[in-house]
Amino acid sequence: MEKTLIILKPDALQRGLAGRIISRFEDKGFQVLALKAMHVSRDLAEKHYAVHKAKPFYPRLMNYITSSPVIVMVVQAVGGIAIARKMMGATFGSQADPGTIRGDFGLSNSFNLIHGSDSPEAAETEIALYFKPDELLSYERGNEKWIYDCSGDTPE
Ligand code: D4T
Repeated sequence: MEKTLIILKPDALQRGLAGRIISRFEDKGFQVLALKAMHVSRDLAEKHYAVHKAKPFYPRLMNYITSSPVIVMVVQAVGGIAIARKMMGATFGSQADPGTIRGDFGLSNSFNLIHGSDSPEAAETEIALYFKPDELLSYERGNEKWIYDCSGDTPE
């Protein structure tokens, strides 16, 4: 099982798309382990996007992510990081394929609705930035055995 950090960015909440985006993860079978609404502080945004500090789009990215509340969640699935990235689509709404979240809901190259961790290392770092360890739930789902074939050693 892989955990990944998903952020529904300010435009997702402002445009009333948060519920539909969360539904896509539920529909796919991801398990939600944590979820909260919050305002991203400048300090947290700088930590999260430190790798982009020198990029020309950095100042606008900082303003965007701190401009209005977000919903952050930790979701889990086998191979969940890559699956979530595929569901999100290409970085720019203008280029994302139909059927993806960015492809279906956005046009902008800056306001791209959603963030998802891009590697296990990034997921671990980002989850720790947004959640305390005791905020992550651990619980059994009643329908797990119909989401995965759990008859072997690992869920398939
Ligand atoms: P995130 O990190 O938000 O999930 O997006 P991606 O992984 O798909 O894209 P990224 O890290 O390359 O970019 C981070 C963030 O910066 C914005 N951005 C990016 C932008 O405003 N202009 C640009 O030219 C690029 C490359 C969008 C996402």
